Amino acid sequence: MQNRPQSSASYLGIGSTLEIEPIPHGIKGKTENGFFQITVLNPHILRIQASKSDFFYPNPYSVLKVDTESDFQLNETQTGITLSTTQIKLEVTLSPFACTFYDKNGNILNQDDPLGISWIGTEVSCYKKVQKEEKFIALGEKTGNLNRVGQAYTNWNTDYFAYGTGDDPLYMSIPFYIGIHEKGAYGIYFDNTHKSVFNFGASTNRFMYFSAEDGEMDYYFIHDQDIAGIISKYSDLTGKMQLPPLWSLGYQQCRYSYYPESEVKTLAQTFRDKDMPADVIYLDIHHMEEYKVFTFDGKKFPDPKSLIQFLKSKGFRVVVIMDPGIKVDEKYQPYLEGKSAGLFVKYPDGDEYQGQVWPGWCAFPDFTNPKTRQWWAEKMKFYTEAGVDGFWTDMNEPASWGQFTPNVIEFDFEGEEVSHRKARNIYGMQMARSAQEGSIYQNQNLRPFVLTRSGFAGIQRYAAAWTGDNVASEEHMLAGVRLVNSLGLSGVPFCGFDVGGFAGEASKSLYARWMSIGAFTPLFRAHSMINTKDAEPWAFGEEVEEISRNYIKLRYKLLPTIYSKFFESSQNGLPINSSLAISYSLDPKIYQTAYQNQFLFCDRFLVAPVESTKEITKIYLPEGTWYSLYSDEFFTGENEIYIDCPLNYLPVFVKSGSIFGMQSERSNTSEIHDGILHLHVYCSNQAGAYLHYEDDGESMGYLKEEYFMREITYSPQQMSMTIGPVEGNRNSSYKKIRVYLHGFQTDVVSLNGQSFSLENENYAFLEKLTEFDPLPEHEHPFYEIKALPFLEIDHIYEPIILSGLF
Ligand code: NBV
Repeated sequence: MQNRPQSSASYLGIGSTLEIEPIPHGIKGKTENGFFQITVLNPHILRIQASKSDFFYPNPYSVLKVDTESDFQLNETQTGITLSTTQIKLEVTLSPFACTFYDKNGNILNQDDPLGISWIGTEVSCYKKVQKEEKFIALGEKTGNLNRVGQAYTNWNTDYFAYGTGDDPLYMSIPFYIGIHEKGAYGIYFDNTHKSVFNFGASTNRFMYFSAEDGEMDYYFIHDQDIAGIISKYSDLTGKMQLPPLWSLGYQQCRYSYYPESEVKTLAQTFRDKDMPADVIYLDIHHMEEYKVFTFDGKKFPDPKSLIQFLKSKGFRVVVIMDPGIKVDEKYQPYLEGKSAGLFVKYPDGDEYQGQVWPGWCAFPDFTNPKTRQWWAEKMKFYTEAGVDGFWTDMNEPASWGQFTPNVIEFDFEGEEVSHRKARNIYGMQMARSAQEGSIYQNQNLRPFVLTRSGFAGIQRYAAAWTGDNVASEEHMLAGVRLVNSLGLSGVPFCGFDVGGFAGEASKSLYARWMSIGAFTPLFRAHSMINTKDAEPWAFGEEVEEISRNYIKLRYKLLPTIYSKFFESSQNGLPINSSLAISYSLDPKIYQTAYQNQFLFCDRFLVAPVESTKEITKIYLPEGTWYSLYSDEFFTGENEIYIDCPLNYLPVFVKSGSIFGMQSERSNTSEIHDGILHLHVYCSNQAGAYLHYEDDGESMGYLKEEYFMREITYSPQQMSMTIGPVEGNRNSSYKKIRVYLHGFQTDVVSLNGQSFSLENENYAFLEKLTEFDPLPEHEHPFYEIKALPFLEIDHIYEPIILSGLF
């Protein structure tokens, strides 16, 4: 029989190693069917690359330039070679080439299946053994359960209107997952922008695998002692969220679309008249003339500058939508400019690619070309001159009618020149990057706010994310919580969902419940679809209005803690909404469907999202002790409990040992508070800490130490609190601290070494934080923190105030 070439339709393993040699930061070699390279980035991160050729493409987008480490050991074994850092030992068997990763104590963390790294045609895969009881979490914006075992997912950024709660793929791809088992945990980031698949045991009981349609095997293996460490290391690799402006943490109101300008003004005024705090109003696509980006519709918005000025005077910022499609119109300046400078996506023969979106036939700026990003950034002057503060990049998958972009079109890809197959997944992130660069370029000293629908690993560096066109249903509300938790596990702390549901119409109760959950979500934005009923917080009747107001107000009161947490997150990459899998990863209960939606907000508040139809719910409190936020009722962890959850009570529990700061009510973030920082301390036999952070909320000054930061700690042994030294060059905006002690059974506490008797009636008394009782028909006031005993220390701390500590 005639020799025939290996069919590209069949399996081709990487094969046995033929050559191997040390390189400055690792090893490289040649196998029967490919080439490999292993690099030590630092003791916690190893990079594994394999290719059919001995050239490795750079992958210029997600991974930041990271230092490589020379401090590792290479040893020969009978079957191969080991490469050890202080944290990881990698054993490479040579025949065939395969990797086993151990922790420093010799426990297997992760191991290749014998099918290992391999190809089927251009498709490249890595098959891994599944460890005993192994759980898989993260993978970014993916529906389904917290534990992804038994599921498979595709990464291919997709515009998916009204997606189902189990549908895949959605708008954003983050090929990063975390494996957790008895012996330890690890993270794997697969740096390949092609359409990829992660299969955690769907239709197979042999292995899990990740594969991509094309490109190389290029993954980073990350190990640390706990899940938080792994996420943080992943964020060292792909970058951190920049500290956003404070106003973007306030309540945001959106609709497709608010117009004309009189409606926008009325909307803003209604928020103020109704005493409903809010910071942001969005202008969706109807603000444009014929949906052309960088235009305002002259009839609907005759004077955008004065409108925005008016809104600012009421404490509102404006965020405008930007869609990538540029209308093909020979009289439209942006089209002419982009065309003549060659900034649009093209067919291989140089013809401009056109697809249909809102404005009709459109050309698409090639955001993978640095020149296009710069051009777009310059064009954004149009908005910043009018006073726009934030930018919303929508439809950037990129979306087009027909939902089937031809693969043949070409993108610059930082000079590499690649097809749609390689560029699609990164396109949205590069548009968000351009929007962020534009905002900074136009407003040098102001922090940008960009909200994006599409993205890829590393998107957190450029934008906040929202989970697209959800639906007004109970299950969508809970699915959104899981999406946000999963994004948080995948390095994207600043994210949210359309509160109230984008498509369809929420019932009164659904809207109220969604609002309360939204108050505990990093991005707190309500949004709804064209041709649906009004969906502002007052549009559902008095009861819902009252509940919405209460939770929005609670959000604003908690801003000192939320903002401090955002600062921490910008430093360590950890989420704002943390799935319980971060701190309680080995507790099997937290993965159960009944409890998998629960999360810790700002590390302290265990939020148990529950359908609005439920009056009572089952909650699992993990290890530790917990206090009800509303009543101070005390619960012992590792327990399932039943809790009443009428519409005005979203179950929230405070972790014992927590400390957090609150402030007086504010109608928006630029309104001055009353100067008192309310510090709440929850008794525990464990020490607790709160890193309190303040700055001007909007400038880049914080990068030059123009901030105020102090750590406040609590030590159970001596019943003492310490307000630590100030860091940074700014004064605090608070003049007094009021401390509330929760659950303490003591008469004496000490603060910075000074003892206070709580019996002294000068400063020990009970107080309600809020006076109002919005729903008198309910037994309990909505929001009452029984601080028992309550310590009022204003006057005691006058000397400290004078010495400028706070
Ligand atoms: O710009 C209109 C909408 C927007 O409101 C929504 O948030 C996006 O996800 N946009 C999608 C375009 C089409 C929606 C059917």
